[in-house]
Amino acid sequence: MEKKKFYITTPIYYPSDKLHIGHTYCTVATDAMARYKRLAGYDVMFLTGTDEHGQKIEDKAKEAGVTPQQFVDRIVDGPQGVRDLWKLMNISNDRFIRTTDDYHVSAIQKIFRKMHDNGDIYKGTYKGKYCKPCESFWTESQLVDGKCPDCGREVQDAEEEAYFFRLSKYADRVRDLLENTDFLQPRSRVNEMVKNFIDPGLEDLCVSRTSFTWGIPVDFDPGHVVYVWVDALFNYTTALGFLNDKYDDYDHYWPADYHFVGKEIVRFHSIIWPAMLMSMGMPLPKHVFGHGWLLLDGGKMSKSKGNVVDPYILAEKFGVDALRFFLMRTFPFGSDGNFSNELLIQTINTDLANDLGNLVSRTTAMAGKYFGGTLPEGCKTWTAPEDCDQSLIAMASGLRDAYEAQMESCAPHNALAEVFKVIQRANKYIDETAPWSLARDMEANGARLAHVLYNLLEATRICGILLSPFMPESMDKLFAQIGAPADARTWESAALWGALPETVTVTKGENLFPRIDMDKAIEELEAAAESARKAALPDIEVEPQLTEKVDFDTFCKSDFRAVKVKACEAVKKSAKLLKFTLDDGTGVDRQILSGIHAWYEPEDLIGKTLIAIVNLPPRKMMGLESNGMLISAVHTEKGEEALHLIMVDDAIPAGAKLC
Ligand code: ME8
Repeated sequence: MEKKKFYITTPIYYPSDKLHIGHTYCTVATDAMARYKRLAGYDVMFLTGTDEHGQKIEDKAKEAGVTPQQFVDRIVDGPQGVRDLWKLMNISNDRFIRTTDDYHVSAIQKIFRKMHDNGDIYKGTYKGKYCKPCESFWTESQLVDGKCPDCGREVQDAEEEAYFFRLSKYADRVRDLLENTDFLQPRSRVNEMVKNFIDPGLEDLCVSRTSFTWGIPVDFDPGHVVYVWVDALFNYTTALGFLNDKYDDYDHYWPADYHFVGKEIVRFHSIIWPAMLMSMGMPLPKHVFGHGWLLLDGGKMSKSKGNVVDPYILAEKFGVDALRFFLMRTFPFGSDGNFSNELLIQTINTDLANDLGNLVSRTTAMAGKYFGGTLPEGCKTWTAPEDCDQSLIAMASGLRDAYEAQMESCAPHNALAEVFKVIQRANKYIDETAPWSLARDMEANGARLAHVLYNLLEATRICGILLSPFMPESMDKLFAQIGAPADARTWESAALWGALPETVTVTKGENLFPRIDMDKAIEELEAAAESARKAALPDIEVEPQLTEKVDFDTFCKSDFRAVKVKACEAVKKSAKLLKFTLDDGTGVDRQILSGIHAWYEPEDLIGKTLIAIVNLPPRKMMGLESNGMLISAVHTEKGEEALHLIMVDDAIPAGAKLC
């Protein structure tokens, strides 16, 4: 029988900066869904990729002194780039599209031409507001307090000749799609879209730009590049081979079953995207799901706010599976959630180390201790099941259906909650049956003990199968420990109590999820974040030069002299100040105080020839008089202030004037 198809996508990411845990959240959710569908027997296509055009990228490349292509290549394919991150996070995408790929570029040109030829794209003049970071055009009425309604940042006036897409023509059909179908989920997002964008009236959308060049050229009108969102949205079809020869499964997989997207890009996916597909006469995706944001201290993570969390650091510290699990278990998928390291560690300790980890390690340890790792024949059945047996078996046998219902409604957090109810039930079962007491009289209770352990292994096996889309590697280890053969790891067997062979051999292996010492881990994370922050800082930074000119006569009024250090000591009660006694060539000692103790020890300076400005008015510091100032060179190095006293050739006599 032909398998049912399932096509799911993540948004394609802007490679304008390194990705953070918020991006990882979206991709892990899509991956868990794709893995679940594969497990359940579907023919899955899972697409992700990068959205590489637009002014933002062009500007960033200029800043970095490289071409836009070099810039995106580094972030996509370079070390710790987008591809590396997905590999690390064990993302099982079947395809990866880059919008700079040739096949995509030429397909977009054909698509643009087709909408132009059918009259849905026309030339006009664009007058309005543009939000550069969001690459979004807005009309005056859409602004919130004069700022971008998506990100709240300043917008710029923009006016240029441009092509427009007749979005207004599709307003009624899009409204109908939103209001009368389950196209957009969760339902609350429908109200947002209708109230904010459809009710006020859909205006035609500006879909080309002439003020920058980093985009797909409109092939019939040089000078225009295709608006980055038109280019980006069609990736979902070009990556399947739509209007190109690179792939040929468009007919097989399109329309998509799900586009998973963050809430701020729901507008593009639920209004503009269907309207353009209608214009092209193409089938519409079945669903768009708008998930919430991971917040940090109540605000969205973003590089520009400097509050991003690095998934590389977290994965290295806690393990990829624990991180994947945490993201899916903790935050209801349609809502925002506050990320914190404490919450992450607490979740790992409670769910993984305590509940799941203990269940596995206690069960395998007892099977080893009491039966040498292999349960005796006959352990599967028990003629007089006790209440606790029945309750555990009923819960575990019904788990797959409960889990499936939650996954089908895009509620992975609830699906995981169902699994953990069974894990907790199984742990309680250990307390209720007290295997260690049964083991005291093996002759009388050995068969009962074997049955109890078999039930525990079975419940663990079923939970393991359903957790595998979330923690694939760890669940393989779990299956190896409980000795589950391949046919007891399948979706079908997750609804089949008793699929584990009776005489299975259990091996107590490594602790799957070691407990984490919260205080120590937080301290280490903070140190790692700090060193990552420092590593990202420029090596050397110097203050920008002053543009204001100083006239020559004024400059000549500053009297710079060579001075020799006769004595130098730290000023009492001051962490910074050094007191210098200097020979300035006048025959009278000069005293200067300088706040440089962080960089120099007094004894190292004695005898050195330095430069001082000597005609500053006297100044008191810590009760001592300072007559002048020593000249140093300052800059920052990895964010730290650095200072070097200007020391000159000792052959220069004290008092020599600098000019
Ligand atoms: O929007 N929490 O790319 P992008 C949750 N190129 N999700 C977050 C997040 C956070 N803190 N921060 C970002 C784009 N995301 C377009 C997509 S699709 C045709 C083009 C999510 O790199 C965000 O909501 O800015 C979005 O879904 C995804 O990361 C990519 O964001």
